[in-house]
Amino acid sequence: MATEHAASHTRLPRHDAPDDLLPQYGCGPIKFDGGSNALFERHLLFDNVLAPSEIGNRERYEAIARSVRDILSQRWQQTEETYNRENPKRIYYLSMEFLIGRSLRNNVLNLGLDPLARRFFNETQLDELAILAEEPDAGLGNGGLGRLAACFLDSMATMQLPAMGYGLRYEYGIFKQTIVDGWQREQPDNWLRRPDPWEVARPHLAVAVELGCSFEVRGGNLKAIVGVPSTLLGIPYDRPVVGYGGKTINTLRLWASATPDSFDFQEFSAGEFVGALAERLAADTVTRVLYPDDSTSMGQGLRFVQEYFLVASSLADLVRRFRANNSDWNDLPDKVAIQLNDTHPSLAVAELMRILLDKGNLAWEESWEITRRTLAYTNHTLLPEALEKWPLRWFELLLPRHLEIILEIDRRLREELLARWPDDNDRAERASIVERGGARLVRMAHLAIAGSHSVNGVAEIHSRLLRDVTVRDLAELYPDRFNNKTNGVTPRRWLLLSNPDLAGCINEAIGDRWVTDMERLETLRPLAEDGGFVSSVRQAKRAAKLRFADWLKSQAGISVDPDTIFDSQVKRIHEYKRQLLNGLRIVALYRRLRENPHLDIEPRTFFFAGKAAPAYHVAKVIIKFLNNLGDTINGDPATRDRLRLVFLPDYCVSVAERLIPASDVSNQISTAGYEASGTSNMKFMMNGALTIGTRDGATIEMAAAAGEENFFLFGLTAEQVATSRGWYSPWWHYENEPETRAVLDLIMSGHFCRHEPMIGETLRNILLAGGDPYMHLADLASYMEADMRLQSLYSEPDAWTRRAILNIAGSGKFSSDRTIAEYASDIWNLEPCLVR
Ligand code: 26Q
Repeated sequence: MATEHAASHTRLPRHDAPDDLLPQYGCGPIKFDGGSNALFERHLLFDNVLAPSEIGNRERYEAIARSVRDILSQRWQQTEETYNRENPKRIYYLSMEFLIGRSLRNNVLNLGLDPLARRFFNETQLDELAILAEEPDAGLGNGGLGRLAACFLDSMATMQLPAMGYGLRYEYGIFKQTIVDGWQREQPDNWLRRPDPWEVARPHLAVAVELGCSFEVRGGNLKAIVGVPSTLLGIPYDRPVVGYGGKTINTLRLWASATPDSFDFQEFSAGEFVGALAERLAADTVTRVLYPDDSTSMGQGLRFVQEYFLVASSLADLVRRFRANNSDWNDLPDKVAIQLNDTHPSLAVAELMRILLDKGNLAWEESWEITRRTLAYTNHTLLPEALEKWPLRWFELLLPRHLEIILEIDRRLREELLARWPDDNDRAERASIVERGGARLVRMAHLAIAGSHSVNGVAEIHSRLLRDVTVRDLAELYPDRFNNKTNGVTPRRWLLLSNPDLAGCINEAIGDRWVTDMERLETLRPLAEDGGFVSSVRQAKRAAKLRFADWLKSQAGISVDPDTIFDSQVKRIHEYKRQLLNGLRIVALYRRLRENPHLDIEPRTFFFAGKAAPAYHVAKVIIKFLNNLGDTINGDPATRDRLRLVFLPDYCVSVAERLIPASDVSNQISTAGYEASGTSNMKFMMNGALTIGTRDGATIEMAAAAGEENFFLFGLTAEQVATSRGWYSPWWHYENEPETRAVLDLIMSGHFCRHEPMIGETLRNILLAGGDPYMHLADLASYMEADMRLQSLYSEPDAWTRRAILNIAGSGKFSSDRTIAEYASDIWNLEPCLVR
């Protein structure tokens, strides 16, 4: 059943570009037939002032991207004009991270320009893949939290919501990872070395950010110059966020820091020109680099200034916009919703209070009411070491007025706690904002909870643990604020764009409306019994595997066999995510094969990818171990035809877009209770991989949606993890489970790390001597058992594909459109605003 739109040969849904996307330009009408593509030719010739012989694919990429930007620019501007005219309530999404990836193909797709692009490449005979590969990934994020922000922007624009993202324009994104001798090495990601065709600098909209002192930056640490207040300039750089269908084009506004031009060198340094220049350098340093997600960088002063810089620039900007269209501060919560992506922008509580008190001259109670009704906070982690706390001393130096405000918020909160639970000083101490005892710290999560009307976690189990365990005292004080918003991912990038084969086969079966209404995938459920559909889904998976294998061969020179099971675990390397548990499983299978060469097991290729925070030593040893393990089993004649392990370097959005569609198996094996949600789990599911995993994060809800019988669940539950903490000992498993013992003995014998005893020693410490805090050994036997079930299902191709279809059919809930619809109705009270 093909739809009327499924005409083009890739069978992608084809919506026509809105008429006014094809505007008239000052130079006369532009023809959009690929043959005389005037826009492209003009950019190619004039933007870089090069002779035709000097033009390469990078210049071609820039010219195409600039042409696409030309095409969308009027619609983009009309979107903002409409919002200004209609003055709807707007949502501002504040995030230190937006993990965007590449934009060209995504923008072309969302604008409905796919047919045009196809014609263009046909006629010009240019190398499409090589040109697309010239675009660097915009890696302005660490992982899940940053990618979630990018998916949310896509959904908000697609749903025609008046939304804007605010973030930082890091000159260096997440580091590039190389693997040298099995070890991770970090290289700077200078993604802006060449001009970025998507961004529009708006220096005339610069804002000033005032700090209580001046500072120099030494190795990420701040050296305060006390008593000399300073000013930073925030320069906005706007990027278009194209909604699917091209109707709404929202803005992602990224701030770059600079020193004000009006800076008074004389007064500051009394003729000290060099000293004044040093100050200028410090200001320019603020948005230089994205901090990697790890607990060692938690205490760095530059990060603190970055967070305030984001908050102050964004609030100044949105308040200016609000004031231009409204006269009464009390209308702010009816016109503005601000969502805080984790505590990273939670200084917004104090900043908004400061604006209302000092600029609006409002009373405390009124200001507090407006602040709370405007702000909402999303929590993404329960790990205590990841909860932000900043030294009070830094507030004294850099943000003295904010400190006054925070101390008053803290005083009132303590008063409220003691009024509600008289004499319970312990509770007041636990729940307060300022942590006393030793150096005083400001608990940013408590500040965010106190100053928001909504506090949400990102999956059911996570929201429950947040409320009942992590911040229980505050949840008892403000029960109505706490809610859940299970994460989602955009089906445009993660299915339609990255998996054309599967998308085409779904379109043929049920039409293309699932692209903006993922619940429609439910209608695939009966087709799990349709032989024709089952075989076309299997073919689509095979095509994706072949495409990935070709790419891997050409990129890295690595050959993989598409007839093996592609079994993947891709995510940041962290102990709680338990890449090591996966490693133990592989060692166990390797041992079984060596013991019994005739063992009937499904040939398999294991894929790992992910970065370790540069200062996270244990995570780096895990990467080293996995690489060594790969070297051993890939080189062992007894196993190399049936087990292979590939560690893909430099995991990023673009690698995910290729690997996920090609995977048969998705590993989601965190210690239950630790993964807030996970989002790659959802991408695998909608691409027809089967999940082997623990009952953690959103995986629990995914299994419920697909039917638990279509999942390979194993391991302790979060409750079991919590209650066995006190008495758990990995030694019990070592002593009582022969395979567990044999696996560990083999690792500790140095079999995989012959001349590197330190590796085995570290693993022994993690898994045995150190008490195995993430309980790898507790779950190994049950992981192996689930793995056996998985293998036996794979040996029946039709049964396997049927389950894959039931997974795809159940994945509709995990569209970020559903998540955003819930935020809009439950938290933001926000309606769409149609552009003309
Ligand atoms: C904090 C302070 C200083 C330096 C860095 C940081 C920092 C940066 C990034 C702390 C945490 C992060 C990122 C966290 C993250 O990605 N969390 C993931 O969020 C996803 C989206 O909700 C969830 O699906 C994952 O479960 C969660 O781990």
